[in-house]
Amino acid sequence: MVAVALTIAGSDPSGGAGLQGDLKTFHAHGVYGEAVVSLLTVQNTRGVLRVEPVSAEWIAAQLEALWDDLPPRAAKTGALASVSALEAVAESFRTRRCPLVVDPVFSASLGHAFASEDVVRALPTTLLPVCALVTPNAPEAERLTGIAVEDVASAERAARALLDLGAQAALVKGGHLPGAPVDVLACRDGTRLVLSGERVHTQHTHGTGCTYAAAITARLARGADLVSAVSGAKAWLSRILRHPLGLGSGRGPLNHLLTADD
Ligand code: PXL
Repeated sequence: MVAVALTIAGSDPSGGAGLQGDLKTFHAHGVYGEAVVSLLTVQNTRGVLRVEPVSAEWIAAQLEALWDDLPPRAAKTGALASVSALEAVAESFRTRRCPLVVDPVFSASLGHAFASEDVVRALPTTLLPVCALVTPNAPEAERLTGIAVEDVASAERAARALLDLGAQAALVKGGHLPGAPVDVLACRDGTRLVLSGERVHTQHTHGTGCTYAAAITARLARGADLVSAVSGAKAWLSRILRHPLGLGSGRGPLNHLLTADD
């Protein structure tokens, strides 16, 4: 049977980030995608103009409708705008065996905040204990742990702190740091992996974080183990960053049309 993956994310009408970018990523991996909408945005490649949260009750009801009909084999979260939304998702996953990848998106790539400070503070007590993997970039890892992430050593300290906060595994991404994008993966079983990548110089980076987490989720849905899901996702991400579509006058999308054939 075809693998099924679910995203719980905000809508980006420009199609590069959020649930639209996630669904395209699932499709590029040959995975059937489902999407629970957590918030609406008005945006294009130049910026986010408006955000309208979807209520926790609506998020919970959307999830409930899927579990006994088309249950996903892996899932991910993107932007969530309230503590009650975090609680609704955590509650829905607590008793399920479905691996959950938590991408702690607190703001859009172009700067608009999706989550207030109380949401940042609630993430460790709600979603981290139910997740298989959390995927912060350096600023997000710093907000969650208080550890300034500046290099591989501090990224590894932050990843270990996220395990202490309840995550089964943490991927601290170095794309926001100068130099080559080096990511650090730490797992509860003691696995430590430093994934080095190549810096792609492009303005078409809209949705990079969402797409990375979605590619990991798609690979988990196909049955990959965590380490190969993360390393395969990173390789595909570099490839689709290297061949942009050239769309939009601002920070354009990645090339989700390039299928992940590995
Ligand atoms: O990439 C973070 C992100 C997540 N979710 C939505 C977004 C963005 C970035 O713009 O628009 C809806």
